[in-house]
This record gives sequence, C-alpha cells and structure tokens, in this order.
Amino acid sequence: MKTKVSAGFPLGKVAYFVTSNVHKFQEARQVLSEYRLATAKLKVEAVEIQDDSLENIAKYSALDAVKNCGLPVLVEDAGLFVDSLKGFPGPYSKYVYNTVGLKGILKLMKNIENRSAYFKSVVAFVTPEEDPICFVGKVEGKIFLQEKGTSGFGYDPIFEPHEGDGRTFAEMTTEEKNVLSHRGKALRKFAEWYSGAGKRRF
Ligand code: ITT
Repeated sequence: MKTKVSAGFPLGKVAYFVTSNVHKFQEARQVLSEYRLATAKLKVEAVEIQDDSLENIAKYSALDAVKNCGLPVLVEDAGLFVDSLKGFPGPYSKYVYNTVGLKGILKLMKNIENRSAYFKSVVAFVTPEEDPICFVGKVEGKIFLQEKGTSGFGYDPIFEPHEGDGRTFAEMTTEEKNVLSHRGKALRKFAEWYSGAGKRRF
C-alpha cells in the first residue's frame, strides 16, 4: 500500500515549532524539509525565563509549551556571544537587540581589535511523556565594523561567519545561512536523531 503524501511529506511527520519569530520558523522549515519533515509554527504560550543558560531557557519554555498544548514540541533559544564583551549579550540577546540594537553593539565594540564572536542555538524537544532533550549548534565568526546586508534578522547584518566567504549572514540566502548557522547545525542534529532512534519512540 502506498503512503499518502502531502506536499512532499508523508502524512503525520510534522515538527511543531513553538516560536514567535517568523524568520526562525522559515529557517527551520528549510532545514527540516531536507529530512522530509514538515514544520508547523505553533502559537502557544511558552514562558521565556531569564537565565544564564540557553539550555535552561529552551527546556523551561518547551515544558511550559507542552503543558499548554499536549503535543510534542520544538523550542529554540539562541544568542550572540561576543568574546571581548565577555560573552555579552549571550542569553540577553533579545533584550539588547530590542533596546540598544545593532548600533549599540557596534558602539560598544568601537576601537576593539578582537572582534571574535559566536552564535549558539539550543533546540529543545519535549513530548507530554518524556523529559526534554537538547541539541546544540554553534557558529564562530566576527563582528563586522558596520551593518552589511538586508536579509535574515536580528544580528545577521553585523555577523560574519569564519567558514563563509566574507559575507555577513544578512548577505546570504536562507539556504546559505542554514549551511553554516548555529540553528542549522542544532536542527540537523535533532532531525538526524528524530529520523533514527528518536523517531521510533514517538
Ligand atoms: P522565539 O519566539 O523563538 O523565542 P526570539 O526572536 O525571541 O524568538 P531568541 O530568544 O532565540 O528568539 O533570540 C534572541 C535574540 O537573538 C533574537 O531577538 C535575535 O535578535 C537574536 N538572534 C537569534 N538567532 C539569530 C540569528 O540566527 N541571526 C541573528 N540574530 C539572531
């Protein structure tokens, strides 16, 4: 008997991604589609605690989301860590972006030679029956001297990945960013686990 397929995906294989950020959702959808997983953006209450650890923030949100919707969910928390600022803004990336923004970070970095930084992403997967499991992705790069590019979101216009060709994330397509990015790496780890051992349990 043939499996029923909808838009290229076997029916029922859906990853429910709880996020308010449409850019994150689009990136996740593209990565997970490589694994024939469909992604649905789930609008459900998920408290985002303030903590020094992205893992704790993602896990707590995922547990809150699953409590509120009863479905297996993915929650992702990400941040930009600047070496010369001792890892700032890190877990406070959203607050800093919404307050001082890119200009504030560039101002803090004025005359600073060491411009190394990295993005980290933690994807937490949790079901109503099981404890959260986390997948981590990291991309090393540097903070460019000014904003460059108009694609992507957040800190993309000032972040140049080391493994790239001199462009910032904001000068790349979603596909190009996903090859190198923290989120792409964390989601691929999730998808490989989910398509293998993990999948059989859910
Ligand atoms: P959620 O609803 O999924 O939590 P969010 O926008 O609040 O979406 P995060 O808390 O994970 O996302 O991210 C914190 C901030 O870090 C976010 O506001 C962005 O400014 C920045 N950020 C995260 N991932 C990024 C990326 O891939 N490129 C550029 N900036 C990013």
